[in-house]
Amino acid sequence: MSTDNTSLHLEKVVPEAEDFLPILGTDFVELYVGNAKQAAYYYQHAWGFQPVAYAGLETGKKDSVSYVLQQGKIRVVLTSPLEKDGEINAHINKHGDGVKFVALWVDDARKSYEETTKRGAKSYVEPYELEDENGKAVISGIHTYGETIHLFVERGEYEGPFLPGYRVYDTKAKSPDTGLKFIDHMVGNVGWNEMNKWVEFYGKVMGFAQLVSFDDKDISTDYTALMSKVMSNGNGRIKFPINEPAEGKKKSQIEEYIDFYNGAGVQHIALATDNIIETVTQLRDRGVEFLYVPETYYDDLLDRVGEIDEDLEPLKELGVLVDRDDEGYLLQIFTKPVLDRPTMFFEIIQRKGAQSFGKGNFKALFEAIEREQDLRGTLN
Ligand code: TYF
Ligand code: FE
Repeated sequence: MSTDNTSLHLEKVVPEAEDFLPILGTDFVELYVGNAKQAAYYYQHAWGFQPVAYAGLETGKKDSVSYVLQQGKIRVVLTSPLEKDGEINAHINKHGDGVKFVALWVDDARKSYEETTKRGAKSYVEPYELEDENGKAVISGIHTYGETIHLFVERGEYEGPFLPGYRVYDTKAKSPDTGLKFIDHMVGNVGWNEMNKWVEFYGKVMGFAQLVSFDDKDISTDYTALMSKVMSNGNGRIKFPINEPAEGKKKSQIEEYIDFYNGAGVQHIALATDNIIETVTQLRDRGVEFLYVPETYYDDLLDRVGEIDEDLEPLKELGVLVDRDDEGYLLQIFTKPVLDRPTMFFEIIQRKGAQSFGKGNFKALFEAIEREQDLRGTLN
């Protein structure tokens, strides 16, 4: 495996005028979960998300309940069914808890829908208006990999806590935030030989460009084998790496995901902080479990990445990884799966110039993942 520190570059920079799908940012990420009330407790008290909005029986919603939480710009929606059968139950039955909607904030949800569906996107929902006393919003949606959906959310002048139909959600017991600021990237796992199909989807249908590392050899080693390409939108605010499994000596971590998720889906969400030591210390002390790397990782770290601003000792104590490219360096750490199925996990990332994804850490990271797979008996 090549671990040289090359940086990533937009293959073609999409001029703003030609960007047929201008995206302002990630609007929210919605998970379908078995018990939204308890999931909301976990994200509030372990992760430091704050209560924002609620919809459920008390607001006249009969079939499902949703909690909206926020930290920095990161908005998470947790939704559970209130009935038997239906689409949400089917999703949970098949996938376990997982990401259903990756909602993108746009100025024009109708145009976003038109531009993407005319380029081949499969419609999930035609543009529709939502309205309450706080104003109006427009939403539309298209399918992406697996049963995952991209919603386009146009908020206009909407002034409510979240979207029409939601009321303010507050709790007496609050936990302080953990310094998480925004979603840096969200990674999709897709099936065997499907990566290029989805790279093409993001390219042709969504107008994204590939971030190319000029030596992006396939990550197929003694370690967890996979291939990965990164797609980014025109203004670079949205970054979607796509992984597919590859044949290796052991079972690919991507295949393990696909087996347990029963298909393609969101593998990890990378959350940015501007103080990874403080953030990870908080998360760890509140019970979030991280992958650990052997202490030997730190023996020659400074030889590999050069001078860094942080003290080595706390990085080593927490298991934070460091990588450098020609634009700077980054610090990152990965949680264990946050569900009982070995499916979704989180990454905490602090960028100090580097715009790449930690290629120099793949070996140490994949060995750590492999140790966990071994404990689960899913390596063969
Ligand atoms: O997003 C990335 O590319 C990095 C590294 O299964 C990575 O976070 C890549 C594949 C993977 C886990 C992490
Ligand atoms: Fe990542």
